[in-house]
Amino acid sequence: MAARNRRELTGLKKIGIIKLIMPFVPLTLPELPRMALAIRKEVIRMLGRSGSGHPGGSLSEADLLTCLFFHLMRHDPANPSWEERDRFVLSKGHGCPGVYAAMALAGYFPKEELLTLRRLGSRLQGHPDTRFLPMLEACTGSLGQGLSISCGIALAAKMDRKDHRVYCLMSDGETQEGQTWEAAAFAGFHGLDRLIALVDYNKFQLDGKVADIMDLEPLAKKWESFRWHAQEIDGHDILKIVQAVRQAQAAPGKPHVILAHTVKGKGVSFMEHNNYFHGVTPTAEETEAALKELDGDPSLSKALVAAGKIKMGGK
Ligand SMILES: Cc1ncc(C[n+]2csc(CCOP(=O)(O)OP(=O)(O)O)c2C)c(N)n1
Ligand SMILES: [Mg+2]
Repeated sequence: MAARNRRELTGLKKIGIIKLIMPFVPLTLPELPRMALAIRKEVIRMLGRSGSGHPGGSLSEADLLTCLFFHLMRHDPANPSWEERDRFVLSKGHGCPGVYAAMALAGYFPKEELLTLRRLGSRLQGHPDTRFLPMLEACTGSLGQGLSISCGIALAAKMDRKDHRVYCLMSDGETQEGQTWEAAAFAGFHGLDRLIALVDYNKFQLDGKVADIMDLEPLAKKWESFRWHAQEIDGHDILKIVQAVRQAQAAPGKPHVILAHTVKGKGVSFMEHNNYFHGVTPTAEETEAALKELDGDPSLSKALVAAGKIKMGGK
């Protein structure tokens, strides 16, 4: 069923033979942009309905999530606790709408459930909670903790001589947390080379620009000095993301970080670089405009901007 959904979405026919040898059939590179778009649309629908949550960082991470969940990670939505699965930890827990969308589209749970985001009794809480959704690897939301959790998982795998990888999605403001650097030192010292951290470097945190509040640069050099292999890429370039992760997968001895330069609110013009939408959800009108724009028609978005109806935030 899940595979059928994905194929329908991307216009590809069922590939039964591949399904026999791989539990989860990855999408091909040309199919990925359409999936990223589908994730962004679900994010807008969910947040438009929920009335609370974080659109900006959920949109900036969408291409990274697409590449991980639909092309790079070894996992099986039909068997979420498969022992050999790669582990994914969302350190930037408030970005969970993006992850919930990716998981639903991959077949972990029905797409309709996405619209229950943040409702009382829903499995889809405002931050990832393994009590309700056991296919998540960790409860996150208190920023700065995910890399430490990922280190523990990666060290355990190494001790058990398992070959699965741990992918940790972090955010840039989060990187200011001291705990991040304790974890970085730990992973570097232990040479946790199956740990791949991705930083959604969208330049904004809650209150404004990261560079104004506490600049992170030179970020790649900092990671390298902690004995990490660091790469910097355009975090919206699907090919570059895939190549960077493949390079990380192939290089032994050190943990890997991919600094993915992104745009907060990516895909919806009035949300891009507009930190008002860090933690404010779109109104009904904005939701309609955003969905139209993602479908290729920016006219309503432009009209809202022209009418001065879009609030601005950040700097
Ligand atoms: C330890 C901690 N302090 C504060 C918060 C509240 N908070 C939620 S999101 C956020 C800003 C996050 O900015 P960034 O890390 O850059 O994430 P993104 O831009 O991807 O949304 C803050 C301060 C938190 N979740 N955890
Ligand atoms: Mg940020």
